[in-house]
Amino acid sequence: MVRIKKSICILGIGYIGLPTAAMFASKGHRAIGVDLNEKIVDALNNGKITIEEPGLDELVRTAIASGNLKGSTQPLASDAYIIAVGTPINEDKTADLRAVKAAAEAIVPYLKKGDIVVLESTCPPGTVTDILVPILEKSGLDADKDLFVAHCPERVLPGKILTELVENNKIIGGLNKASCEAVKELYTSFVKGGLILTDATTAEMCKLMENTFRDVNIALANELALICEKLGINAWEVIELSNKHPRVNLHSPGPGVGGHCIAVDPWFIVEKQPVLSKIIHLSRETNDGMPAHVRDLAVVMLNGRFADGTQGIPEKEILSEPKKVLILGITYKPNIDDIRESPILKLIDLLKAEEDISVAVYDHHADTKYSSEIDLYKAAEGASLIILGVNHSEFADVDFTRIKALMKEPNILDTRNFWDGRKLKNMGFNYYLLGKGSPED
Ligand code: SAJ
Repeated sequence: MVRIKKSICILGIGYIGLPTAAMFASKGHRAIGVDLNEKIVDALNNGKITIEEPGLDELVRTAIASGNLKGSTQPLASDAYIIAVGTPINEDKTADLRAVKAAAEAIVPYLKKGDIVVLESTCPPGTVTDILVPILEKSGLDADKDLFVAHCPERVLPGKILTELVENNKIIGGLNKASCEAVKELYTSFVKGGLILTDATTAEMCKLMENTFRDVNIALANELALICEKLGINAWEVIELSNKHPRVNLHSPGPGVGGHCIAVDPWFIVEKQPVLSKIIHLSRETNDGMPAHVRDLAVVMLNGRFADGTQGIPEKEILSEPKKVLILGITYKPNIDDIRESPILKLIDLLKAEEDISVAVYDHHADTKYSSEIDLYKAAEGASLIILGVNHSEFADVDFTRIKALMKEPNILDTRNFWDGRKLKNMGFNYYLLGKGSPED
């Protein structure tokens, strides 16, 4: 079947909008990537990207070269509009929908009968029906009869976006059956996964619950880590062995949850039903409390404890002399450059707030405005503690013999169960693993 090529206007060319636009362009559609940020638009028109994502630079370069993808600071009249702008969180943990509203307002002058409007941005339940539709209807059109409107939540994993855009199932939450069918036809251009039809509000809730499922499970793992530290048990071993049960899938503890999705989306449910969202709320608080726990572990280590088999953290430790801490990895997860909501940024602030602790940061993926050091070994000079914040693959090759000679005190705090603790202990490091009660063996 020959599919009719469409003109598609994608509003917001960030982590989701840009790959989506490039993907449509690669299938022969005419895609316009719209962003208010001129720098991003200029870069795009020069075939360049401003984010790190495997394969994206080549896809974008090819799409620009083909003439099917263009950047613009203004929407253009199109057959379909896809809103993929950010939905940050306000101070009071409610969704900041200003960008969604502005994008919807921006397309109103261009809307005509038969156009498709898709919201990909993650939103609280009810956003399409209560906020998007009334804005679109300022065009004089009836969203239900004249337009095809749907919420199609993005569900791709940063680091694997191009594969997951194609292979993941996609939920299409239409205003009505006709909207579902029209939007399904659009995404059939490149989605090989299932295209599952439902209503807009159910689709909104599905997206939020997927990330909430992760958040609650990570909170459970973090709680287990804290319990194991007190009981002298290795949480990582508990997880590995428990997961051999066919119906158990314990997640991993860590220094907290970052990224713009899992650390944010559960709040959009809490916003709607604060009294009923008990587990969801508590999980957010548990995960948000992890940077402070890592700070506490760091202070204890800097005071020379754990080296002698001491378990647990005393109420308050005060440093006897000024010490330098080096943090390796500050992005929210490994091998990407995204620092949004990274718990390591919070950890840095907490450590800096401690008297007599100086903090050095090394991350070859992150922007230099966050990573103060450009050479890992130089950064380790005079350090009394190295904290592994994020397990970028390159950190597997650290030359610990060299590091040990450079450090003032050989303390290592691994928040990811990434390094070989036994080997490091044999080398003379005082190695501590988050979630492992006994520092021995
Ligand atoms: N994390 C843990 N323990 C774990 C798993 C993750 O501490 O066991 C932490 C990571 O270190 C990271 C954070 O959680 O800081 C989130 O990382 P992630 O890789 O689990 O997820 P994201 O935020 O990169 O992407 C998620 C994905 N959602 C699900 O897997 C349900 C992705 O599919 C979504 O598209 C994306 O959110 C989004 O945009 O909403």
